[in-house]
Amino acid sequence: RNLTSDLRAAIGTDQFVLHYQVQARGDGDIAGYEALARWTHPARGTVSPGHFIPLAEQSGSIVPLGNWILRRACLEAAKWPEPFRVSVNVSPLQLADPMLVSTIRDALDESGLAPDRLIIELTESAIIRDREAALNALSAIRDMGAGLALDDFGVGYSSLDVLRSFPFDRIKLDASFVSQIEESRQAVAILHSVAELGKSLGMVVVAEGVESAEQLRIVLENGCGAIQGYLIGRPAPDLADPEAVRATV
Ligand code: G
Ligand code: G
Ligand code: MN
Ligand code: NA
Repeated sequence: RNLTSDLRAAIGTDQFVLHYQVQARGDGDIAGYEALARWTHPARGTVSPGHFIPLAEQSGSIVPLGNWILRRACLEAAKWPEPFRVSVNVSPLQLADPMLVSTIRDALDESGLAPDRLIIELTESAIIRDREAALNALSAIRDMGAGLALDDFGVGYSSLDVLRSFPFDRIKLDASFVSQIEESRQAVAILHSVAELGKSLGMVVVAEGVESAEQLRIVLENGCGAIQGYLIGRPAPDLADPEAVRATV
C-alpha cells in the first residue's frame, strides 16, 4: 500500500482531525479560527498538510477530503461561542467541483451553523482556472451569507483585478510578506497600502504569520483589521484562551 491509497482510506476516520488557529481583531477580541487539517498515519505518524494536500489534489481525493473538512469544521464551529467564525481552506480543485456550492449549503444545514459564521479561504490560483465558473460559485457562496477570503495575498499571482471582479470580503496578507516588515520599509509601505485598499473596498485585511510583538505593532499601526500568527496562537485541537489572546494583542 502506498500513501495515496492510505489517504483515500483515511478520509472520514479519526486519523484526520482539525486543528484551529485563532484570529484576533486589533482590539484583542477573538474573531474566529482557521481550520487546518492534520493527518496521523497509523505507521508513519504525523503527515503535514503541506504534503498530504498536494497528494490529495494529485490523486483525486481532494474533493472527498475537502468535503469532510467542510462538514467537520461546520459541525465543530456550531458548538463554539456565538461570535466566533470558522475559516476553511478550499483547494482550487474543489472550486472546480460543480457540487461545491451544494456541499457548503449541506454542511451549513446539517450543522445548523449560521452562514455568516463560515468563511471560505481561496488562493488566487483557484480563480484563474475558469473565471466564469469561479465567479458563479463565489457569488453563490456569498449569496448564501458566507464570507470569502483571498488567501496568501501578496505573493504568487495576486492581482488587483481579482479584488475588483470577485466578491471577496477579506484579504489575508501572506506570512512571507509579514515576515519582512521589521527590516523592510518597502514591505511596510506595501502593507499600509494594502490595508488602505482593503478599507476603501470595504474588506477586512488579515495579517498572517505574525510572530513577534514588533510585527504585531507594525501591522496594527498600518491599518490591518485582524491578525493571525504564532504570537497569539498556534494551530491546536482546542480553542485559544480569550484572556491570553487579549493580553498578547
Ligand atoms: O499549518 P499548515 O501546515 O496547517 O498548512 C500547510 C498548508 O496546507 C497551508 O497552505 C494550508 O492552507 C494547507 N491546508 C491546511 N489545512 C487545509 C485544509 O483543510 N484544506 C486545504 N485545501 N488546505 C489546507
Ligand atoms: O496557506 P495558508 O495561509 O492557509 O496556511 C496557513 C499556514 O501558515 C499554516 O501552515 C499555518 O500553520 C502557518 N502559520 C500560521 N501562523 C504562522 C506563523 O506565525 N508563522 C509561520 N511561519 N507560519 C504560520
Ligand atoms: Mn488559509
Ligand atoms: Na495564507
